[in-house]
Amino acid sequence: MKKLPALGLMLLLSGIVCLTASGEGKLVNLAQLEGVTYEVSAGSHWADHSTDDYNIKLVDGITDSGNKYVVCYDFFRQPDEEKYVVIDFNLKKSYELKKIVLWAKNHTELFSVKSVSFFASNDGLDFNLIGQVPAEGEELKQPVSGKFSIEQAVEGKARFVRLVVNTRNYTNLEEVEIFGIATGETVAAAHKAPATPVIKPEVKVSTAAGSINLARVQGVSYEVAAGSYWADHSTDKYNTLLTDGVLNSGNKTVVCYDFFRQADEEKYVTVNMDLKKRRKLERIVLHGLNHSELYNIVRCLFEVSSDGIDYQTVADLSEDQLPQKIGTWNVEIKTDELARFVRVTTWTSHWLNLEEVEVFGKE
Ligand SMILES: [Ca+2]
Ligand SMILES: [Ca+2]
Repeated sequence: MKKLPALGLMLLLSGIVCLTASGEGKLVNLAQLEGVTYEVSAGSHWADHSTDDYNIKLVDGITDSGNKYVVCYDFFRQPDEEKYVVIDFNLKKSYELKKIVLWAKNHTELFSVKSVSFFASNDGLDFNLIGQVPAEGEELKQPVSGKFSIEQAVEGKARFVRLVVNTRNYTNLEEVEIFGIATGETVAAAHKAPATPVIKPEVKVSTAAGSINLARVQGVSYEVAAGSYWADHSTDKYNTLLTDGVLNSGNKTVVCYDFFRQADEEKYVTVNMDLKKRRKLERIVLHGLNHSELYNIVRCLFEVSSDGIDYQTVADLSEDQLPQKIGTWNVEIKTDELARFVRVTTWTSHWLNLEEVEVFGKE
């Protein structure tokens, strides 16, 4: 009986010796090692909704960013062969690879990952196909809405790893994990975005036919509010973009909300402008940009106020009085009110993207 513990200890010791002798290597997520970098590119696309400005979000350990997009492209109206996203990793040295995992998240029924091809290279020029998911002729199973992962077991040494992700319309990628044998390297402490400076555009007053755009007068400010929404894709962080004079931001979203799965009465965005003093108003123009057939405006309410508490309706336009098209649109109403506050509320049935609010009047 006394010999058993001794035997156990011997086995344990020999086990430790074996582990040490078989090399210092251990299985780690190489994508998170210090110095490892990646680049993202895509085929021709309708819009790039990615928020991964510093190429760190695919390796930050977060596999579900909630309502936010990470590496996200809209391939609306593009040919099928252009609907892809490429992620190119440079591991900086050659590693024995074991497994690659791609995390994605579908926000609506329009999102998908159709297939993923995995490639490896040692010189960054010649790439070998090392895996493909799903197998030929199969469909990749994934949730209509929610996160999921795609795994590919791999073997062999490589310094460069490439993932080609094919999709149907939208795709949103969250994270890439590249498991392999590391020998002594440490996992990067933290992947953090650099602090970005706050840049406010210079406010200029534009004049037109005796009246000016009061929205662009120095000191005039606005706030944006929305009903309950699925996702906020607004890029107007400093409340300046609706009065910057840019009426068409191209593929960018400005004040943009996705109201997927919300109650109809909650699908609205309100812009409340404070002109800082009472002015004689002449006309108000709301500009928007519909990026796809999912964007629309079904109602637009213009109100003014002198005290910011009691508002009176200037115009309340219904769907048949509003532009319905893909691309830029604007809604203009005339008024002769004397007011300090201007409130514009716009309803949609799905997505809404506002570009600019102009309030013309006398100073
Ligand atoms: Ca991530
Ligand atoms: Ca603008």
